[in-house]
Amino acid sequence: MKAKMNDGEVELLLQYEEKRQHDVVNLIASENYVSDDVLQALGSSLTNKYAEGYPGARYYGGNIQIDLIERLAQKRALELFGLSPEEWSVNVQSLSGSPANLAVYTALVPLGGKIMGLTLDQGGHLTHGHKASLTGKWWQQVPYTLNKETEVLDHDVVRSIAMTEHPDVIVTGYTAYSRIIDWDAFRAIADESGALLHVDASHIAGLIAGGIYPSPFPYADTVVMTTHKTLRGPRGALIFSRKDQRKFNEKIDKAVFPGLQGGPHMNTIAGIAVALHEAARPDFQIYAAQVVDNAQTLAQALEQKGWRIISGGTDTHLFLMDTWMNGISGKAASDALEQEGIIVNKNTIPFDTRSPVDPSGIRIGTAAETTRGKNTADMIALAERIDDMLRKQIKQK
Ligand code: DSN
Repeated sequence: MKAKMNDGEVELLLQYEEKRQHDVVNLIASENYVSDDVLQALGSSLTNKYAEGYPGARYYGGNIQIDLIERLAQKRALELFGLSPEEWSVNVQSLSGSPANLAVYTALVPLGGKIMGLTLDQGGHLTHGHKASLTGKWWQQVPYTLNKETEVLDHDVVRSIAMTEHPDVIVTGYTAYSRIIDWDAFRAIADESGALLHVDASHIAGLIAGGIYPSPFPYADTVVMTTHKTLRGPRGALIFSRKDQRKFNEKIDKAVFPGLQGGPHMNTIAGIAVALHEAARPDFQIYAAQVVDNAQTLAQALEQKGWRIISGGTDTHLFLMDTWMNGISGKAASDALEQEGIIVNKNTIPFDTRSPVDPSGIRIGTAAETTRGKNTADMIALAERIDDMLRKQIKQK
């Protein structure tokens, strides 16, 4: 934070938070540190502007720059993922991942229809049809789970459920799943069962952009991604849809505005445009590869110290660690690590027998620390620290 604020109370809280972010080791898998350029766009005068509508069709005057910025964000989003504007459309106005998923269902799934999603406790998301979310109240979730032995997706099971239930949409792409998803297998199941294939690429967006994780675009009908996780932009979301006679793009645009939202947050959209530009640079590919290398190194080092890693490893920026097996719950582990300045989140593990408020594991991610320049040697040292702290906590019990 540079300029002095007149509001000293808020300024102090911002300073404390800035210091906290600086001082901790941040292993929250869904967080990252944006560039100064992204921060500048977020803190710009664009926050003053109302721009209900879309480029060229606004409900307010004074949107010349705003239209250019929104179009630029759209162009950069399509280019980053190698998509042609003739075949794909992108909506950049959604406020975050949950409203983005809600917009897709609102546009494409009849009320009361079936959303087939991985359950929350197995690594899915609330908005994949969980009953606590509107996506599980306005629509009916058809749940699927992982294979209990391998803790990875079992396409035979997914196929069998899809063929019995015939959901309107199958959702793949998760919040706590560390393995490569076989997009092709999901496409085949969707085709066979007559469902749309919706990919929630929120966590892996930056890995796809960086070329270290397979792209879902050749297979999906719609792809949603948040912009603030591995993609390293501001808090927002992109909704991509295939442009064809089904007119998904028009339906999704209408679902976002005026269906679910009013004026777009144009300062955020400018920040997203900046982040997309940054992600298109060659150094972002190096970053994405380092994120995965760091996650694999950290997971392996913890495993060697006797901690069980769910599914035996990771192909991404994140992994789940079973702490309960060594006698410490996910909450106790997360609290103990926080006291020593290491921030993780408690997380259920597949087929968890404990509650989500005090589950059996923790989720660990390396996107944020990799942005801060950490490498595999740092990960090995970090595994030592994590192991020491957790074992000390177990002994004290
Ligand atoms: N809260 C996000 C995460 O941490 O994965 C998902 O919404």
